[in-house]
Amino acid sequence: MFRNAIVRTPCENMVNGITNAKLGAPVHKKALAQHEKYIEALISCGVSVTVLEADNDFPDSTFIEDTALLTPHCAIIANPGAAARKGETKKVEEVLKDFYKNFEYVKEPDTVEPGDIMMVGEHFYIGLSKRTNKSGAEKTISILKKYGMTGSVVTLEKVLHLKTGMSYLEHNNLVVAGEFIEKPDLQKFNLLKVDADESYAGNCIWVNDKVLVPAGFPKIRKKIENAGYETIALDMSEFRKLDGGLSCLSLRF
Ligand code: CIR
Repeated sequence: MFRNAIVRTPCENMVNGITNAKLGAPVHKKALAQHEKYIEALISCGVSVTVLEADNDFPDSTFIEDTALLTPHCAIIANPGAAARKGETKKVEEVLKDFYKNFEYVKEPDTVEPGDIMMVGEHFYIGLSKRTNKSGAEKTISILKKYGMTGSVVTLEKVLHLKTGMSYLEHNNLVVAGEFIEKPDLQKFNLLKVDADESYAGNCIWVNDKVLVPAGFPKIRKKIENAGYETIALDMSEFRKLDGGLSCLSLRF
C-alpha cells in the first residue's frame, strides 16, 4: 500500500533532456497537461501527492524516480549515472526529510538510478545498466541488508533501465518485455508478457491495486485487466520522447 507520492513538474528546459528515442522534441505545454492527468490518476488511487516545482537547471528532473530509492525502512539517496542528472537529488532529499528518518547515500564512484530498481516486497532487483554500475548495485545491496532487506542484480543490455522493461504488480504478477522475458530469475513470477510491438508498455505502475498503463497498448492492458486489475490509461507521448515511462514520473512510498 502506498500512502504518498512525490512528483516534479516538467520544466520548459525538458526539450534539452537526454534521449535516444528519436521521436522529436517534447512539447512542454502538452507534457504539463499529461503530468496533470498523471497526478489525478495517482490521487484516484488513494495516495497523497507532493508536487515539486519545475527546475530548469535539470532538464530531466520530472523523472524523479531516479533520485532516490524509498524502502519501508530508509530512504536511499541515489547518485544518477548521467552527469547532467546528479544535482537532481538535492531538492528531493530536502523534501524527503518530512517523510523519512533514516537516510543512506550512494556516492561516487558508485552510481545508481532507481529506474533500475524493482521492489518485490522486501527484495529489490537491481539492473546493471549504463547508469547503474556494479559497485553502485553492491553498495545498495549492502544498505538494504543493514535494514534486513535483500537485493540481487539483473543484467540488461538493450533498454535504458530495468523498469523500462518490467513492472511488478504485486500478487506475484510481473509485466515483462523484451530481453527480460527469458531471465531465469524471473520465471517464478506469473509473467504477463508484452508483445514486441507494445514494448513501451513494459513500464507501468501498480498503485494500491490499480495499474496505470500508457495509453495505446491494448493487448497488455487486456492481459493486466484479465489478471484482475482495474487499469487507468494515460497519454505519455511527451515523456516517451525522452525515454521516460510511468514509473519515472514519481516516487511512491
Ligand atoms: C534520462 O535519460 O535519464 C531521462 N531522459 C529518462 C529517465 C527515465 N527514467 C526512468 O526510467 N526511471
